[in-house]
Amino acid sequence: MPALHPKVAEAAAVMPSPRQLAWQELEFYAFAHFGINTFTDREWGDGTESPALFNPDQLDCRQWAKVFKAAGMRGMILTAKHHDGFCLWPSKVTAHSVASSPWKEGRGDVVREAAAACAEFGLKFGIYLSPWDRNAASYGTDEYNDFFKAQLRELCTNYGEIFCLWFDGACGEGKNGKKQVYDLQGYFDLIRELQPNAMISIKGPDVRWVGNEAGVCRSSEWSVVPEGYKDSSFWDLGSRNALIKARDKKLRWYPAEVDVSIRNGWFYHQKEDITVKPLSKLRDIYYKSVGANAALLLNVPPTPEGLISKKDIDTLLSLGAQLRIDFKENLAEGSLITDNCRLDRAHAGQKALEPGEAFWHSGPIEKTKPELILDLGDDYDIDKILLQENIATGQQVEKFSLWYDENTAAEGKPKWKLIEKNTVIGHKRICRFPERRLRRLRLVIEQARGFATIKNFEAY
Ligand code: FUL
Repeated sequence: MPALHPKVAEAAAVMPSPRQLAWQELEFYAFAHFGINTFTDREWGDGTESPALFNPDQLDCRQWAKVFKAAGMRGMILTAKHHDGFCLWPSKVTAHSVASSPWKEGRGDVVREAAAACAEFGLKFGIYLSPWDRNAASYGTDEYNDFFKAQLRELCTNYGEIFCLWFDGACGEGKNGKKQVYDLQGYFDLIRELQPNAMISIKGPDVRWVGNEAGVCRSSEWSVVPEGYKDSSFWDLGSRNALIKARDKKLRWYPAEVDVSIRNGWFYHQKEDITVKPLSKLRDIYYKSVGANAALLLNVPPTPEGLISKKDIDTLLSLGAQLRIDFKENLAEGSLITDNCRLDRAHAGQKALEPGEAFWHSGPIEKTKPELILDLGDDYDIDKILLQENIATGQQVEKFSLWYDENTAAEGKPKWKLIEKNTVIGHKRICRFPERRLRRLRLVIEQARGFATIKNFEAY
């Protein structure tokens, strides 16, 4: 084997931080766009909206959390403040908030109710806080950074554990005609101090935007990417070629998140009830994001009453039920895996079937391509294979192929037929194919960054 290109070797050594590793387990969580726009029927407010409009008279965050949980989601990110500057919590640094609204006579706090509902239903709670604020008088000046940090401090200290602070890139001009210069590093430092486990997403260093809001991934979503790429480009970010071309650019662990709305807009508009995505579409988005090494942030906007609407509930409940059926029975459980690597028995092929931290490690790749052969012990109808690398030791697999044995008998010469050739496995790759009766599967690591690991090999 020729020595690895130094840039590829460098990529092989990039690891996720503990907070990134914990976040990978969430995979699928909700976005709740809710605020003054819910009442003005707009997508973006200009900051002149009267707080008097805000009155979600049936607000029930427990209902949101219950539906999200049933849909298979593991968290919720609430828009505590959108570009219009209206705060869903009684911020001490502005009057432009729920405290000035008729809702609960100004004594309500949506952030508190949402955080409590998440805790009750076992969901992680996250916050979207728009740096762009079209209401704040100081926007466009240095003082705005202090104002924004004061808001961050309130949110990061008064509402328990926050798993994510989500910042988009929106930036506008203040009333003084000046574009705001954000003290991003100052924001990040404050978050690290107050919520050290929280991810800082999109404009931050922990999670990258997939580059569109249509629920579409690249065919290869790499977790290790060079700094300074353009996020809206659909370019290949982390293949061997891309890494080598990146030359002296620093590499970092920066996994992708797909943000998409269940409806046309981000906020609730009754006229968009007909745009609620059907189960088939949502399921497809799930497989193409969660099943392609990205996280899925699905927006479900509450109505002016403060409830998730019936149509959204119906489709989310069917999605949850469908996913439970899809992954009900892992047929690989209790099976046998053999590998062709002789180096390290503590990381033998069988470890890919063990629950917990165990994983298969190929050892240094020499001439032979590492492979795993899974024998289910009997033949079954299968249409999905789920693979996971042990990303705690980084991302190594660059190309793999998956085969099944046409011979389903216990004995006899194998007749390997190709199911799929692909690139990224990363945290999770779900290969879907027309259902087949099969007994043996073979995973070949066609190319990797020096070695390969597999933590999970599942069959459905
Ligand atoms: C964007 C915002 O401008 C949209 O309104 C929405 O909140 C989306 C998730 O982020 O940058």
